Amino acid sequence: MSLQTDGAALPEPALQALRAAVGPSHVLTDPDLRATYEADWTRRFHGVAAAVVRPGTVEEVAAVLRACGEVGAAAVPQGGNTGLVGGGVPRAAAPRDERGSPRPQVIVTMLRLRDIEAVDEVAGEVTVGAGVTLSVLQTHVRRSGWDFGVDMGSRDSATVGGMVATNAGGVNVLRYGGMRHQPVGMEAVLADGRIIRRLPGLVKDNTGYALGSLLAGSEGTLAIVTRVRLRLVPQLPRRAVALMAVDDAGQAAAFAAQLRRRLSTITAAELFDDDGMRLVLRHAGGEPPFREPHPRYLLIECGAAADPTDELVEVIAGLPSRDVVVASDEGGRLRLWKLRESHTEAVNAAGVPHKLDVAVPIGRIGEFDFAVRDAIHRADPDARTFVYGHVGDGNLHVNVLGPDPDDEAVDDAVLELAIQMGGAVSAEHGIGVAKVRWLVADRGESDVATMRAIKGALDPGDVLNPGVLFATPPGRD
Ligand code: 2HG
Ligand code: ZN
Repeated sequence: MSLQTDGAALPEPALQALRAAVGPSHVLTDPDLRATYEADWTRRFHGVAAAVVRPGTVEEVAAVLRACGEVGAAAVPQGGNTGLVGGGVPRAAAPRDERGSPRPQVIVTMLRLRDIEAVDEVAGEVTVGAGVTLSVLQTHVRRSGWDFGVDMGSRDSATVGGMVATNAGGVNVLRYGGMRHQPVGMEAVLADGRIIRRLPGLVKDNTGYALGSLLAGSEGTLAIVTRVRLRLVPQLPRRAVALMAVDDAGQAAAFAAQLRRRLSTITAAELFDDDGMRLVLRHAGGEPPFREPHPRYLLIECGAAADPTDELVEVIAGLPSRDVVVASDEGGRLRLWKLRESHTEAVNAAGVPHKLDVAVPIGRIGEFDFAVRDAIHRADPDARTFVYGHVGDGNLHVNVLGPDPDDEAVDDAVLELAIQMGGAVSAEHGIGVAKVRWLVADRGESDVATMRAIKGALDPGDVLNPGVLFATPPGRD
């Protein structure tokens, strides 16, 4: 007997091999049990898996990949399933083998790899399993007086392994860099089941290729990350947040630049617009922070050992904003942060969004913010647009509601504009399946040929996440 999905079947011996690898109770084939793993959070990306497997150790991950490789199945690695570009769920159209037949897709969820070691107090490092969520990591390291340098709204679900694989960004990149900059060691399983491991936690380690760095941002196409040793940062117990009302995104970027230059304690510089804020208030409740609506808002956070409020107030007083509110108490700070962090949820509640996570040269943010609304309107006059993001990093999240999930006209308009203006089609969410068509336009032929050569060398059978990053397997152009 074999389990039939939408044309892609797993032969019984392969199912048996998977059950032998992880234990029968960790191979889910029932459609009801598979369902939450098969669709992404936005509902825009989904596909049918032949099975969901839940390995609990690195050796089990290796056995799963060997079993997939033997029958030509595609392994789709998944962390907290918070990705926004369709890279962590099965492909809607199953990948094809050389004869053109659909290949079975196996979701490999990493949620059981939850080991978390004691903080190395001397080094300021910690080693954790790929399935540990960001909020569990934060709670763990804060108990020792340390903190972790990456933070983001999906902290309760996003996992360390997924964050490394996608090179997650978040709200503190201007202070600590993105996820790529945090690991000091990594363990991962290659497509053929070999394990690569470099976990001694050496801050300086210049012996050969930095394989962990290669895996950061590889979106599950080169290996499955199973364990990571992470650098930690000092805890900043005193915080202050300012919300500035500004004329436009260009002014927000200019203010953010001045604040970054003059405030050594700055940790975040975030942007949103008035339509987005109203949507958030309707969805999550709460009062508008200002009496009057304003075109754009710039949220600034500072963190330090001593209260940074005075320093923040002094510097923002010298900037000609339309209005400003400042909060140092926890309740007030969280209320202001909620206005920014609840955007993703509020937009999702209003429809199936098109999410375009672009990078733009910081000096052109104002120009882009105007031009992108215009371009979207031309592509779809009925679309609703919300632009928010990490203005201090030149990263805007253009969210569009209205067009059908499969209609890519607005996606194309936004991504083309980003490239035209010297930006990138992805700043932090990755390429996934959503932006595959745009990879060459953004990176150019030689870069993409180099990436395909690396993929071909590490995963010649295209076992790992086929269809992500590249439309066709390595060697099949
Ligand atoms: C954020 O910055 C996340 O809030 C999600 O990257 C962005 O909702 C989005 O498009
Ligand atoms: Zn973001």
